[in-house]
Amino acid sequence: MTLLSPNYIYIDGTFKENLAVAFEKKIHAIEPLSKLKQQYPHAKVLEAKKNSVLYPGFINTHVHLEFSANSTTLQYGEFMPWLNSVIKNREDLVAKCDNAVMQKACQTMMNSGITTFGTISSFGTELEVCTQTPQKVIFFNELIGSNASTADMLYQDFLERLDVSKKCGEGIIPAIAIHAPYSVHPIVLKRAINVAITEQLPLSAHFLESQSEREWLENNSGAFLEFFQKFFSTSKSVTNISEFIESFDSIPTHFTHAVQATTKELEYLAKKGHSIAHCPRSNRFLGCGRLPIEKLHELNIPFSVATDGLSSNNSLNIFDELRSALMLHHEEALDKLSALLIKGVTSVPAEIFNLNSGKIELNRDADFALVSLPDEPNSLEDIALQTILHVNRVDDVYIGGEKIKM
Ligand code: MCF
Ligand code: FE
Repeated sequence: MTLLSPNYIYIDGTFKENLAVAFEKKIHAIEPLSKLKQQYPHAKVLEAKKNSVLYPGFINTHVHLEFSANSTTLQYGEFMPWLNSVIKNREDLVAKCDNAVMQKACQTMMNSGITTFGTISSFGTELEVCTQTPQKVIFFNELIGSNASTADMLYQDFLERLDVSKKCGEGIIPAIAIHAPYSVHPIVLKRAINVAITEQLPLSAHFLESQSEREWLENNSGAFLEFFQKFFSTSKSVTNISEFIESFDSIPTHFTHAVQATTKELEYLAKKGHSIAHCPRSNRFLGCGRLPIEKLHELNIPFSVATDGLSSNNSLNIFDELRSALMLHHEEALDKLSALLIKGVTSVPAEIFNLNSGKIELNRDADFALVSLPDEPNSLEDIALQTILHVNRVDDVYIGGEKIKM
């Protein structure tokens, strides 16, 4: 048994003082340290630094590890030039992205306290690294292919990758990612969704990320028209927005981005129990706009805060992401926004994916991110904001009760 005693503990959305946590693989007790010492006289006692805050390990629901070799190659600013640059450089980037590059990406996440991440896997090349990292991984095998003549072959390849990821054991949760409405043929889309339903696998999909995506799905026009004519010799989208959303009616899905969704579409997502992965920097860098999180709050749509991959970001540090979110949503009250953002990397993703982490409470996995503030916070209510503003790197990370060497 280990007793960990920080200055503050993040419990149920608030910060508590004068408490410590007793844990092995799971959390056994949360009480004042003196009481825990009596209860567990032989336990190892760890007193954390001054101004320390214990959070549940952070959960990053959406990253693309396979694109971790990108720094300056891809074109940022607008979605379509970005996508064209992905097509042009994908092979080189993926070839450059060896295990060492991906391990470094996992390490960056770990240094910022991320103990669980969801990676969108296009090729399966990051699976080995994911099995080796101490972090827990939701391994989203990506289905892509809008062309009817090749969709079947791509679907078979997807099934094979999914199968491999099912055999990895405990640290890897096999899952399915639908790339996007414009890039997945409705026939294979329905098959993949059925697999997710029957096998109860987590499901996610990029959705209404850019204005161009909307124009294409609604009117077969805009920047996607040229793209599809050039690469796929077609001028017509394989689906439309309502057909796509309705395909997910019977399985709560984690939709990534949804920046361009209308209020009506958001209401529909709410009604069907879906959730959203909010990637503020990715949206900014690809010129996609701002997700109106105030509307999500109103409609009770759960949202996680995620980094996306280095394909559309400049770091995988979750504190960088949270700081950017603070600036992007500039009309929100800072205290409420900070609280919401911290929930978006802890309890909310845990609930969305039914993970036994993301909260410091009895019987939860002992996954922790221990941070320290540079000075004493003015009030308990300020701690979420001050953490987001001042922390770049955690002091310690625990996963399943084990302290991770960093
Ligand atoms: O989330 C960002 C932007 N939206 C869509 N796709 C990707 C993102 N980062 C990487 N991708 C991948 C995606 O998984 O890029 C490819 C897909 O494999 C684009 S389609 C050729
Ligand atoms: Fe993405």
